[in-house]
Amino acid sequence: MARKKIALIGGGQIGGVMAQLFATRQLGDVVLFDIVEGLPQGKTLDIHEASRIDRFDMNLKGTNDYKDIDNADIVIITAGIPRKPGMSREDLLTTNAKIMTSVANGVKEHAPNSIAIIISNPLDTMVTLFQKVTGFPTNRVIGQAGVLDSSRFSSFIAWELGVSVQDVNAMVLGGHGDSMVPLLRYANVNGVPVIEMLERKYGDVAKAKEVMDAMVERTKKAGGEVVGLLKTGSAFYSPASAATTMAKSILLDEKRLLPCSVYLNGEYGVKGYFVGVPAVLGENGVERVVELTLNDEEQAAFDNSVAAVKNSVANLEKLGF
Ligand code: A3D
Repeated sequence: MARKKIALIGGGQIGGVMAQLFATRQLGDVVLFDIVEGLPQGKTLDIHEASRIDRFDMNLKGTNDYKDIDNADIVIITAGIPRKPGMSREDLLTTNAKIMTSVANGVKEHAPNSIAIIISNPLDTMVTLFQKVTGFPTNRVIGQAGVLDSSRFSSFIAWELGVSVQDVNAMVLGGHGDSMVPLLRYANVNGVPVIEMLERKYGDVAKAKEVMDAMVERTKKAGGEVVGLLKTGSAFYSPASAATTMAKSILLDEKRLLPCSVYLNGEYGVKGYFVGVPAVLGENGVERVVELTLNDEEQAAFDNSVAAVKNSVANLEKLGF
């Protein structure tokens, strides 16, 4: 079987870490593209030179030429500017929409049959724009957000309950903004509901609720927390891990059920927008959207988050994209 070809568009912080993850996990040959000359070439050379130490043997190419992504199986896009302290993801809209348009045209020309995973912010809007420019079928266009937001939520739960994060299952739905919806009711530690564990820990329903609310709030603001600490950019290790996991499910046809920004065609009462929901990822990209029952409070939070996505998409259209 021929090796898979993975094209990473954007060779900055996330792109560089992804190149290393794909190579060390031996998932396929990597092409790292950036407009900055020398940056992707330097990073791929550096990663290559660790191959004897870490014992991986994949081809890695850094490039400034779209021709090198020809016939890629998967394209992952991080091209764009990240947030600085005090910025919202929406503040990136104008700059990143221009960048995403040029990237989408490059991908459309050189990797027309690829499955695309988008990471650039504002996430759900950039996914929308990429799909619009390329005209790719919607099952081949996916946004990374939920895997990372859910992993952040899981970390906070694990720290609070003093359990291994490996046993925590928690999911975040909605748009990738401050109105995202961490679903506490479905969160569990190897099947044991988190809510029940918190109530037992504190012996007090009100105190447990207070702790839960704090974890939900921290999850919503988790990206900003990292930006505030780094000051020069945003999170990059964890988004790289999240996107690599999604790509692996597609490359190896694992059919993992992962929360991602996917096109909704009536599911969850939403039609014509990319929003974060659980989906099955396999060799065809998004193979299935999985619906779950939300209670009134969760549905209201989800609707609020969808409204923020719709607003951002409307802003994009106002800008003429
Ligand atoms: P950064 O390290 O700045 O890398 C971005 C790269 O894009 C730079 O190397 C640029 O040279 C490159 N670039 C700019 N314009 C183009 C172009 N036209 N074509 C190709 N490459 C170009 O940023 P980063 O890697 O830290 O973050 C990348 C994006 O991901 C930003 O928009 C972040 O906001 C976003 N992000 C999303 C998440 C999610 O969970 C959705 C998390 C963290 C960051």
